[in-house]
Amino acid sequence: MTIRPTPPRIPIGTDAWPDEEGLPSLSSGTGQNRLVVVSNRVADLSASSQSGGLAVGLLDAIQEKGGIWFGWDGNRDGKNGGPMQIRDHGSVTTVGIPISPQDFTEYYSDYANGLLWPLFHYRLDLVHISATAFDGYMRVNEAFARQLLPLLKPDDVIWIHDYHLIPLAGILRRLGCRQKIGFFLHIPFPPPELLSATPDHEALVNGLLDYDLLGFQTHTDVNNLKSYLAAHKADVVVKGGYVTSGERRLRIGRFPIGIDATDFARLARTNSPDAVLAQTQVGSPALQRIIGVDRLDYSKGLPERFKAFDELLLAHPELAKQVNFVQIAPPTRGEVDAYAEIRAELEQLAGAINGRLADIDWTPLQYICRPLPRDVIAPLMRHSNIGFVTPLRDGMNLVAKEYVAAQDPDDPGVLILSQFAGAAEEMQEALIVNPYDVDDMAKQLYRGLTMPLEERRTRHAALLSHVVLHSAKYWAAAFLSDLNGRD
Ligand code: ADQ
Repeated sequence: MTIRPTPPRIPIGTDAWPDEEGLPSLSSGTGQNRLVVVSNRVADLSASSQSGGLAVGLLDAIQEKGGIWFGWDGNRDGKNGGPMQIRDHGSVTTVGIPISPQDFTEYYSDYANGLLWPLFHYRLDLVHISATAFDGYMRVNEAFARQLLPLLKPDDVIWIHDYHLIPLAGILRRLGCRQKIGFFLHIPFPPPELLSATPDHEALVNGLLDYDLLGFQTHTDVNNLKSYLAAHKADVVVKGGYVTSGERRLRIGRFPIGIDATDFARLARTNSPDAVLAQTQVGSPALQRIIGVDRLDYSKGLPERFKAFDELLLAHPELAKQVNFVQIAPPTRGEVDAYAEIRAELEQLAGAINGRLADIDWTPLQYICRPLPRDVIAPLMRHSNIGFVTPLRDGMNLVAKEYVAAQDPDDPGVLILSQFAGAAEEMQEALIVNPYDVDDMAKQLYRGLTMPLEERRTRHAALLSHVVLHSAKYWAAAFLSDLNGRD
């Protein structure tokens, strides 16, 4: 059995671990200060399944200290600056604000998802540049700031999330906000050569410099921002995790997001394999199963994944009727052209594979384009021999962590993970693949399907202990501790 040596654990945050033996004891460090979370969409706390990493980590932190979750209410036909929807949920208040149809198009579709998303995922070929989109982006950020400001108390700690809201701290500062403001980027931060392809790169980076703490998923992301500053900002000094820009001093750190592994493992055990298979109609228990779970997005490497599965069956005809691949990928962002294109490509590929190979008792590729509840996905992951997670580029990828948490430690499946997922920095005991190399992915699928039990257990044990320790709650506490810890 050959397993790559476990790399030294990479420190989280802006400093090395204070205690190499285990995790430092972190409190969210906000004292009695309220936490104000701002994200593009306000969380729906009445929904029963708030189990994603972001919601778990943040909710725990807000509930502990009390606070506000502020964001767009999700309606596209409101009026910019229109009435806010304020809802109390015990110690947490959610505040949803409307945006207009024009804002939806310019801010959300054209700028955030038409420019920033492809650019930050290294896809210059999909970037659309338009001045009206940037104006819309700034206008909605201004509206967020003006509606948030009256709700703030002097000692609040503000945590802003993701690429939709990069300029928000700068606008809040101009309006007089003096509170500590942190920012976490959930998606990758691109190298300077790519970032400079947008005419707005300076405005975006200047916006980042208005925060007190910048958190990223990986070292690569942190280093990309540092390289940009070295190349484009002669007046900015970067030393270790500190950045000095004029009068301002801020910190930059790596805070890889995690999941609530214990809860996901519990969900994974709830349904028997037979019940899950009956409910989802994904083949018989005798089949070996490969599973992929993604939002339908061009960053997730789905065509290459389908092709690798096809290659596997071509190279190993003996696997006919022995294995199937279940890919769950509900469409998102249908209003952006690139999403319609990837959807059509996948339908064509899936049709070609099944058209060539399917039989009355075997559908090799089950491509499910609707969302399934987490209490179905988790047991389905548990009863799948391979978790196939091969994004072309991903900030972190929580599905990789969920697959590991879902496994039976006595008889675990194998995680196949893209080298370009943020998760690969932490999860080297997976089978790490290049998601562009279809032939190699097919070989790794075969290796995973035939891997001896002892090797599966060894790899899984190392991955599981990491996923359990570096939880969603730990992620939130580490970020807030850093935001509050030092001036
Ligand atoms: P996403 O791009 O949405 O998130 P990911 O981290 O894989 O990607 O998934 C987030 C959550 O959505 C997971 O809990 C997952 O189970 C769920 N999910 C994904 N596909 C699903 C499906 N088909 N049906 C039901 N649930 C599904 C962004 C970044 C990531 C980063 C996260 C968190 O793009 O890189 O890991 O934010 O920071």
